Amino acid sequence: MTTVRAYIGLGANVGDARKTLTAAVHALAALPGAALVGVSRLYVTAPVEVADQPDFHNAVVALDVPAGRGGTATGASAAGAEASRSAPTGPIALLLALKSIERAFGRQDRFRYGPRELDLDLLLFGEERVLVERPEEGRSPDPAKATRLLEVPHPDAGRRLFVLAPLSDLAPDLIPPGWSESVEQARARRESIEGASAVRPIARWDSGSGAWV
Ligand code: PH2
Ligand code: MG
Ligand code: MG
Repeated sequence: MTTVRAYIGLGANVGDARKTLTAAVHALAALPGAALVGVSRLYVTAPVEVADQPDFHNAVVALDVPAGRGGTATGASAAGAEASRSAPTGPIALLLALKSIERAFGRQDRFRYGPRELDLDLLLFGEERVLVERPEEGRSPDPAKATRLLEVPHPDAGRRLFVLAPLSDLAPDLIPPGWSESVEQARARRESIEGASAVRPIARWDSGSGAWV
């Protein structure tokens, strides 16, 4: 099966964020057909967009996932064309899986950019650029967000140090599709704007124990 390397941003600032993010890494690793490739350091980060809320814990995970139709070498069969109307694959399937994990971890719906039990954002899906209407199940009930498109690479990834710092732990030299600089270059640029104290690494992932230590 053809696989694609996806990068997923994790964030939380309600409840025991470190415990939640640790369990979320295991939930991602357990997705059908997925293989956990890397886990960044764990960061405590100052809230952005809405400043009046608790600090976040943030991390990034690299996950190899099934490429989906269009990403396979064989192309679509008649059966594949039939399935494409019912079962999403590729980035849409991953998006729906992320939403389902968020719900399983008790994600409550609040205002945009507000506090959350668990946020899982699809940052990168291999070399693919995606701009599609979110499927119904992948939308927020909040009307202010409900019509948003799914855009990959994540449109805010390049201007958020809380994403760039952990992503740079895993893929410093990567130049995401549509970017004009590497992840590490973007991280250094944002660090000079936001200040080094905006993101603070507090632990490294230990694959033996399956936890940040
Ligand atoms: N997520 C937000 C809004 N602001 N700030 C930090 N530090 N970390 C986040 O994950 C975050 C945020 C909305 O997704
Ligand atoms: Mg987010
Ligand atoms: Mg999100």
